[in-house]
Amino acid sequence: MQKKLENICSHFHIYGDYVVAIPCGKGHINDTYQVTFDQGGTLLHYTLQKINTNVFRQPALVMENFNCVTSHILHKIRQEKTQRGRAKRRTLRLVFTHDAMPYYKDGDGDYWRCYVFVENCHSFDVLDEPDQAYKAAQAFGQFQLDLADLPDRLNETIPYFHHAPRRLKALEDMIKSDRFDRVKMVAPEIDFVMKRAHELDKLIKLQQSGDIVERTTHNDTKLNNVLIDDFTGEGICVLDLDTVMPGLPHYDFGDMVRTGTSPAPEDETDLSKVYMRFDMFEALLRGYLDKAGMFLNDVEKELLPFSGKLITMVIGIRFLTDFLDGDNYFKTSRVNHNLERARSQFKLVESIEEQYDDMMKLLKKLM
Ligand code: ADP
Ligand code: GN1
Ligand code: MG
Repeated sequence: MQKKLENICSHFHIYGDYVVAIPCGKGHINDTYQVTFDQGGTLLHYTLQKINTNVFRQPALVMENFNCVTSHILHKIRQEKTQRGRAKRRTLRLVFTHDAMPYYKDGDGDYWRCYVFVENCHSFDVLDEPDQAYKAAQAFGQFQLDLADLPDRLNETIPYFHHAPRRLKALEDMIKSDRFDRVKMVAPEIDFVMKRAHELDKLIKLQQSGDIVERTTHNDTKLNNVLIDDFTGEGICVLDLDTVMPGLPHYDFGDMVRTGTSPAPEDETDLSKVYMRFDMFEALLRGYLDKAGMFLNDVEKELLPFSGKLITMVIGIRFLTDFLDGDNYFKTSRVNHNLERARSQFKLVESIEEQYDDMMKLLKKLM
């Protein structure tokens, strides 16, 4: 494998000698490596990633978005004099191939990309304190703010990605086909979803009526997709830009609530450990509104608590659908992994429902 990775790296504009590549992070989609190069005695790191083309069918379009978004943000940072020294850490920086391409297609037809590894920071699967949540939400809010004046509409890398009614339909189709004979294992989960099915089209309808508007959003704001500075605790760099495309800001805030409020990881099996910590929700809301409050209208703001519930439901539906589909979308590392993930999402939905009135009260106070 090292030989292969060294060979892939040789196609990118990296100076120095290849030392080693090690797998990095816990993403469910791409294969990510931290690669070390020796440049005249100094060891430097890069991120090398194989794009999952089962998920991203048109990787060239993904990379067009990637390049457009990172160039736009870099241009902005360069104009903010105070930020100049930190430019390299606030946005991912692509390393191009010798042919000036943003990706390399290897002999097996796999697509690879390379970018500067951001040093002295980490991403977290579970957050410990409200201040981390506040700063991570600020970073995602800043990301949306940075892209609010993007001149062109981005490519839709996965059409209907967060379209909740379509996600429900996909689950219903999977239940009907039951190719892996697993439906009998998930009756309570199906019941849970069907009881809430009537709420799933709420945002889509408001978008159709023009009450809320499409913006450029990240669409995968899982908290481990933002890097937190080891020294200052600030959310410094937003990662995982494959799904940056037209969307609703609620999809981003909702996924922050899903991944940033529970004290347990996404795949926790002891469901008593899965619940929404209100102080974490408050920190996310304050941090996000700090930045996104500059462009959101009142209708959009009022839907933020609901978005936490909706996105947690939708991701739960996607895990459940993938379980019924024989686990072919999300990476899994144990039997029933997707089912366990779905169960913990639904437990979190219940906890959000229980605290919903207080979430709305807090929002009104902050608006
Ligand atoms: P996936 O789509 O599989 O989630 P990501 O792009 O999120 O892939 O990368 C997976 C993980 O790799 C991240 O959660 C993060 O921990 C780490 N990572 C990715 N890029 C960088 C980078 N430039 N600097 C530091 N860590 C990174
Ligand atoms: C995937 O790539 P990663 O692991 O950050 C998925 C998200 C899900 C998330 C659930 C392109 O995110 O939509 O919310 O898993 N990304 C894609 O953990 O499907
Ligand atoms: Mg990721």
